[in-house]
Amino acid sequence: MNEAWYESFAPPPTARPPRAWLDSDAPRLPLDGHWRFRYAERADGPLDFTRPAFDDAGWDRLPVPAHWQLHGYGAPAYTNIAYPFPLDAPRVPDENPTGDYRHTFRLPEGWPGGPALLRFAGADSAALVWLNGVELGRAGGSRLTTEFDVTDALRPDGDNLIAVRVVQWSAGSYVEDQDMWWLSGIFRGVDLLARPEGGIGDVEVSAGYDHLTGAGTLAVAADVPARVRVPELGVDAAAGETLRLPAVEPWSAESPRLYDATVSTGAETVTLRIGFRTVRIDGGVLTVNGRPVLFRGVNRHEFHPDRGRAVTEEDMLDDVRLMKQHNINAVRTSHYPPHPRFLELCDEYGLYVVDECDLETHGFWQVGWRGNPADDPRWEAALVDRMRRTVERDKNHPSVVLWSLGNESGSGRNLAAMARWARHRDPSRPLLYERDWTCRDVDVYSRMYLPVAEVEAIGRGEEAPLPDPALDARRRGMPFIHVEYAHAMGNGPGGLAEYQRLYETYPRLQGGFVWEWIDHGLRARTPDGREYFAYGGDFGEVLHDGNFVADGLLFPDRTPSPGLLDLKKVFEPVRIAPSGDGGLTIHNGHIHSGVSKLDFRWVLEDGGEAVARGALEVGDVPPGESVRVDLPALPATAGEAHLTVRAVLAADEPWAKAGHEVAATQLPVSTTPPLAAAAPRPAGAVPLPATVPPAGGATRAGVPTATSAAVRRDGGRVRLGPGLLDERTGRLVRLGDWAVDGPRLQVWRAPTDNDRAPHGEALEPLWRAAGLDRLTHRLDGVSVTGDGAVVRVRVAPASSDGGLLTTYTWRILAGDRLGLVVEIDPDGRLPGPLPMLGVRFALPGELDQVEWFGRGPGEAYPDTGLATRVGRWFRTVADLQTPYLFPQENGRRADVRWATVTGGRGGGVRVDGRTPFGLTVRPWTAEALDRAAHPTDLAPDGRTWLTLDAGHNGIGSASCGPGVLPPYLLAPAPTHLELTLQAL
Ligand code: IPT
Repeated sequence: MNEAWYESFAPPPTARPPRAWLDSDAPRLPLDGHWRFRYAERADGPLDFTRPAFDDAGWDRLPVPAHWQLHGYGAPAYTNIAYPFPLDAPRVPDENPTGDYRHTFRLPEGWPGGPALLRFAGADSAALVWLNGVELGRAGGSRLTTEFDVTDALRPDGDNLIAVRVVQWSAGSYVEDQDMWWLSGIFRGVDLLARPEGGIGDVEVSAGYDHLTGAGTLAVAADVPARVRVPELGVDAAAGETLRLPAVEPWSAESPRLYDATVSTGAETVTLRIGFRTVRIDGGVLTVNGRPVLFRGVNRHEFHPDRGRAVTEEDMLDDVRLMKQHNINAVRTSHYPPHPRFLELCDEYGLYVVDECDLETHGFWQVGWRGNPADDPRWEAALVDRMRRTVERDKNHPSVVLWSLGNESGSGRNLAAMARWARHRDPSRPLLYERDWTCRDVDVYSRMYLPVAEVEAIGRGEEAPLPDPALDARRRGMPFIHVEYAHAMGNGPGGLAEYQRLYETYPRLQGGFVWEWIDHGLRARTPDGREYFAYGGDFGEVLHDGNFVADGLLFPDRTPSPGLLDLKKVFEPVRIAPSGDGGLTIHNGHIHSGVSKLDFRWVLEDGGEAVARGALEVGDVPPGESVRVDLPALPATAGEAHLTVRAVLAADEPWAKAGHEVAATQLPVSTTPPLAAAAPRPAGAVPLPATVPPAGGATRAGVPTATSAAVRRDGGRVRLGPGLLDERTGRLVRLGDWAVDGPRLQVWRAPTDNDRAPHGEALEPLWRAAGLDRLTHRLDGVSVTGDGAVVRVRVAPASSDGGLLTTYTWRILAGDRLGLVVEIDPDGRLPGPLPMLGVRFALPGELDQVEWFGRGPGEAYPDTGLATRVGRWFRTVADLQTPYLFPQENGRRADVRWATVTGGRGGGVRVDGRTPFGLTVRPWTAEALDRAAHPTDLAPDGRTWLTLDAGHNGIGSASCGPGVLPPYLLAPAPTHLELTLQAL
């Protein structure tokens, strides 16, 4: 065997023992900047570059921190589970992209002599480091800190030369198979740290809170004699003492109270921010400060579309603020410890953290888990070392409430060893690891992507038993955390509300973490310079998992997706609902705080226009309790009216301005008292009448139907009042002055990621096999009636005897309007569910603006759009499109009462529904959307495609997990759509 330095099972042998990431007054010299850089395809190039005298004048420059693949060297590659190299640990391929780095620095004026450390916060995947030609050793564990003692190698005067060789593939790559881009290099900062004699090596803070007495317990231990001071609490004590503080304010995600503290020796002062909080599992329930906690969480990878995992402080702050703004209270650091600054921000802004070790061996699943590092004794030391470095670095953060051993690494004895180590080192935090369902090594039962019914069974304590009765009994006594659920890939996820209802119902269910926070799309450009976000395969990878890397609640540029808006609604910590007796119930779902930071405001809208507004006196509501308040006195309304009650921040918070909406509910008020909530109802679920109402009489707006003279056959065309029907196609070719083409039955939708379902039950192949993407239309006849026409069309795919009989019944109405009744009847066998059922019209492309009265402003499908409200909305056609990284069905507006599509020079088309309809307006067809691989493949085709639907199939979350729940399935059944069309 000819193993290289990076092909070792052992942890980095010369690294210093891990310790907390401390904020110290000892001098620190950040070495970040533009380093000299040389790229190679192999790792066995000469090492002469490590000598200070080496001439690197011909080398390039690369920023540190950064990934070299994002600066033109090699290429990013994406695989989810598969290893992009043969499984033969600890060996890696000869083709091993390698970066050699050189950086010269001088010690600043006043730098003290004496001990010093060189610290790498993250280098992917293994580095060999020299200072002034002296080999310091190997750094490994890409997302873990490595420190080297450089006391002897450092030159007090003159130039110091750091030389580093970083390899893309190392033994460590076998335990770093996280679902993300393979990106290499020194991607977190490098620092030189002066370590004064008599300074503080490590500090460990234990700060508990007794919720019964309000007292705090504080023990700050240091590795040297030191003084601990917490001025606000009058603490001035020796390190190592345990202090009981009669009254402290506790830390929680809701009220992240921190106390500034110092730990000092004569030589060094370390600054800490202490949060008092106690995490405990009590009677099978996970508590923070004595109260059951509910995680409204997300899984967060570190990501930026230009920087990859080399995120800046501003990127981290953006994440934290956006999370807080969207009612998220918890983060799982999937699947590695984040940059340490992120945890400081979580302490400060208030987010519970499940801190996960840098461990994943998922690709061993593909070989039946043979050789899984989680169970191979040769890996034990390395895995325990990873856990140790996670816990030691992050142990002082109040935000960290659970440790996770890692992700998707099967089961095995090394996980047990990691758990033993962590439990012994830090008994104050429970342990979690999802993949070993026996839970033998952990304290919390966690699973991923379970169907609603299974989560409910766990909530009731009725899950299927484990074969081992002792383990089963132990697990049955554990709290449950849904550590990944609701896969936010593309359009969706659907069905968020169903999970949340369970989490809020069963004490054992303590919430979960949506997968995942942000799409990992890398910013790229087409040859002609148009920007898009690249995913797997876009860099020529032989093996890749396509757009499965784009499954976040944020688009790569951190624009919230419709899914994040839905999640915010579902995560509302305050619920406003009709009380059943004409008033409102305000429920405070906070665990530790009241609602005094919120103002309650209402607005009354009549036909979508605000007609009255005011404030609602709610008073404070203790955590977990509800109050009833009277509705405000409302003025009379003429049309369809809605009352919207919003809870907004009364004053600025560090993460949002006063007026930021935290929760809201909309109630219809012109309909039937007592009030029924409108907002939580999934959009699109409005029942449509099963039969056609009798013709004639009054239309919805009360306009009597016109009589007939306006129906005329004329050379292959039928004049229908304002419309002109082509007898050859059965479609309208003019409406008023507008050239139109439609209606045409629309059943196909560009499959969503959830329809395609790479890790779930896929509908797309069934739909394609049934030919729903290639339906043919056959006109069966046009008959002219006294005041209109009836058009019959059979719509069916080749090589099938199933189809849809479609009848379009036209009537001329007063006021130059046309009534259209569409009846769709399944004829023979059709697959169920169908993608959608509706009709579409081509309109002139100059009609590029849409106004509607219905749900908005965002898109909504039967099981999404929870954040939408009924109102009058306006968008350009361009702005109606949601730019999912992989083009797919998007942009539908639900429960639309009427809509206009108009153009810049005035005029357009108006559609009214007898009952609410779904509205989609695009500058391209569903078929073009289906063909595109990136949004840049789509170009407006010169027409505006108006689709009016009677229903869509739900969205679900089958891209990784369960599909659409039964109430949201679109079964093939007689369907009816009744519209009025008018040229403006
Ligand atoms: C699960 C992984 O834990 C996570 O890293 C990510 O890959 C997610 O799914 C899907 O995006 S594993 C899944 C294949 C069950």
